[in-house]
Parts: sequence; C-alpha cells; structure tokens
Amino acid sequence: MLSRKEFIRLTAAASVVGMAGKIQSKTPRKTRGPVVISTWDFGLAANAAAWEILKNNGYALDAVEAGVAVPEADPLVTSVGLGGFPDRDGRVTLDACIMDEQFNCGSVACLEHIVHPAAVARKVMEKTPHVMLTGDGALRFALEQGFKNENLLTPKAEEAWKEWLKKAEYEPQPNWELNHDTIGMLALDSQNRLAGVCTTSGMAYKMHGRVGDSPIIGAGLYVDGEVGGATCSGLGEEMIRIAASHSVVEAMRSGKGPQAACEAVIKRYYKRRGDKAHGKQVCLLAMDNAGNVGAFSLMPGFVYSITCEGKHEVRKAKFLLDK
Ligand code: SD4
Repeated sequence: MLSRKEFIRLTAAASVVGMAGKIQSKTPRKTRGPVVISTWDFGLAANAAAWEILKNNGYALDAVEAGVAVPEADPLVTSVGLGGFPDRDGRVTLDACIMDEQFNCGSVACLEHIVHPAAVARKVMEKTPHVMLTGDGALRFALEQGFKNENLLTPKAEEAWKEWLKKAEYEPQPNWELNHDTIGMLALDSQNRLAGVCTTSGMAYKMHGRVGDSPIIGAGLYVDGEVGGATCSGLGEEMIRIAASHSVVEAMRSGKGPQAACEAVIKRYYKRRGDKAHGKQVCLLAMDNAGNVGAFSLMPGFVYSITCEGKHEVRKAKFLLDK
C-alpha cells in the first residue's frame, strides 16, 4: 500500500494533460492491456497500487480491488472509506461494487464500520448466491468474513459534520463541488481481462439509508468483457435515472468508441432532463476492451487518472456545459 508521502511524490511526478484521451477511441492501441484508469486525481495513488499487480501479469480484478484500497484507507480522502464524510446523523455509510469480465459482480450498500467495502463486495460476489447486501446484513456478513469493525468517523470529518449541522438545518444538499469524489476504477490486464470497481462514502450529509449510484451495477459501474466498462462520479441520483454505466457500455457495443459513448450518454441525459440537470454534476469514465479510454462530464472540473506503460497521468475530461 502507498504511503501518503509516496502519493504526493507520484502526484508531483504525474503530468496533467489538457484534453481527454491521448489514447483515443478511434485508433485501437497496438497492444491491449495492461492499462488502468480511475476517477479524480487521488486515483493516481490507487492506480499505482493496481499497476503493481498489472505489471506482473496479475488479474485485473485483483488490481482494481487493491487499487481502491488505497483511498479507502486514507483518512485524508473525505469521500471514500475511512475519513469519509458521514450522513446527516453523523454515521459513515459506504457504498461499493465490483465486477469482472464475465458478469460476476458483488455489491454492498449503506455499510458501516468497515474500511474496505470494495473487498466486502468481492466477497459477496464470490461467497454468496447474491449480488447485493445492505446495511446491517452487509455488516454482519463482513464481520463473518473476518473484516474488522472500526470507527470510520475521523475527527476532521466529525468537525465538518458538526459545522454543517449548524447551518444546514438538517437538509441534505446535493453540493457536487464539495461532496462528490467517488473513486471508480477500470483495469485491463495483460491477458485482456477487464474488471471494474466503484467505492464511496456517498453524498455528504445525506439522509440515513440513502444509497447512491456507486453500488448499483449498471449505474455506478458496468463491465462487459467483450465490449468494455464504464464507471461514474457525481450526483448518484442522476446516474441511477439513466443507468449511466450500462448506457455507456451499450453505446460502445453499438460501435461508438469510449469517448463518443460517454459524450452521447451525457448529451442525451441533458437533452431530456433540461433544467433539472442544472447545478448537478455527472461524470463518466470508460474503457473499451482494447484499452482505449474516454471521459466526459456535464459540468467542468472532472479529471481522471490513467496509468499505462508505467506512466501516470492526470487528464482533464471534456465537458458539455460551461457553468
Ligand atoms: C453518490 N456518486 O453517492 C456518488 C458520489 C460521487 O464523486 O460520485 N462522488 O452519489
């Protein structure tokens, strides 16, 4: 696992590239895997951990699980795992899902007290006949599987929540700039197996029991090993409405490259949703099964991390609206 210091070194070393997709959808890369992408710039440290597995010809599914374990365990990342902002009752509730190249998938929603919900989601996938466990049932299962019961509310997150309580009158607000930083990750390994994961503490100060897109297969994440995968960040309620990740994968299946697929889904969403979309962020990230990538968001600000051929980069995604 990367230390904070190593992450800072990596971030400094990584170049920030202006436009989405130097590795573009129209020109297939000569070799396919390995390549790993993830949402936001803190995805760099996660990519680095995933890369350790991918570069040694490891399995994409192991890589994505190990990758997102880094921000899940980092108390300074306030949107994922330990240190995530709590719901409006002060409870840190986590959502995550994972999916491999053969439609195997697992998910947990509203899980408390466990630092690594993505690893629990994988156990749901591998050890149960189910896809999704929620709340107390998910926690009981995680403990049975040997995960440790921990306090996830750090002093920093608790202080922010108490400040929020003073002003917000207990009203949940979708404030995308402050509150949205889920990590979604997609990896293609050297044997061209594709896998994905998505993990978050969700919208800060949400109602207790609220579940976003991140643990919903088809919304926060979707992988079809024969086509490609997609993942999301932003306001989960919007991504659930449009089955965002599945829509991107289906657009790729019908012949679009990952960049064009992300753009088509957001443009259709905006066209149909109109004013109701204003002020809400929707960010899509995709990779086809040849390792080409695409990213697009409704509003400015979305960046993603890519690691390919041992190089780490943060790239700005193109977007639809200026404000
Ligand atoms: C959610 N989609 O719970 C998540 C939040 C998020 O970047 O993506 N943040 O709605």
